[in-house]
Amino acid sequence: MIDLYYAPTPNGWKISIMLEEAELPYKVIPVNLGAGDQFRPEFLKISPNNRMPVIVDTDGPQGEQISVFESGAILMYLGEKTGKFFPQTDKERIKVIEWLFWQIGGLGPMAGQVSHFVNYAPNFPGDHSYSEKRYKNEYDRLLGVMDMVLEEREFLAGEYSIADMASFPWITAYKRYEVDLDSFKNVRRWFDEIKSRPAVRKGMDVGKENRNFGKGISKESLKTMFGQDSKSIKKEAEKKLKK
Ligand SMILES: N[C@@H](CCC(=O)N[C@@H](CS)C(=O)NCC(=O)O)C(=O)O
Repeated sequence: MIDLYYAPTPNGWKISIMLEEAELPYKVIPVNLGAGDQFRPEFLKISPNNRMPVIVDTDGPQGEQISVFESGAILMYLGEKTGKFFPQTDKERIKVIEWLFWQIGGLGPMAGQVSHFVNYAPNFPGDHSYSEKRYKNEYDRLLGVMDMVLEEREFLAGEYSIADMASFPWITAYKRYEVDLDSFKNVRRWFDEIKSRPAVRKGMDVGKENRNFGKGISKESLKTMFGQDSKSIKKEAEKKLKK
């Protein structure tokens, strides 16, 4: 059995989608990010970066329990475990790794910053227009890169893989990011195709009752989520320990 520490956000969806696609049994352990569950000392033991998703697999390598944090590492772990959506041959495998790392180091962080400046920065004083434009341009550039490669092949690395599962959730909010997806015709085709997969729809629905992010975020959650630094994290973890 796999325990999935999860909140319904793009990084969480990557893993719920993969678990559904691979038909692995799993139990969701909700992580309430707005309430600061990510600072609980027991959570920090399996996720020292105070971020979800994390999995704990009771049937890990050599039958021993293992925990894995970082969505890219989790996707590779699950791909290796099941032999699904992560090719066995070196040549195909490295293509998937390329696009997975492209998502982890580029598309995800840039889209995450666009989301920050569209949804959350307006709650804080100051002129954020330069930063918002900077990240929107970079997101647009990355969509252009995707569009170019998807001209030549159906999915990012050839066959449908964990690289597509990692990237798809970061396109779902394109309307809120004021992106005209139809101007990236290959991304649009890829997006619609992935969206129509039953396992993707099921994965995206996991925990949907707890979707409380975006523009409607509470003042309390804003305080918990933003302005974190090394000292505040320590303080939060200590507070949770006392509770
Ligand atoms: N690089 C990490 C990023 C994970 C991440 O940023 N998760 C966010 C939600 S999408 C989170 O847990 N945020 C908690 C916080 O900001 O305190 C991964 O790919 O797993």
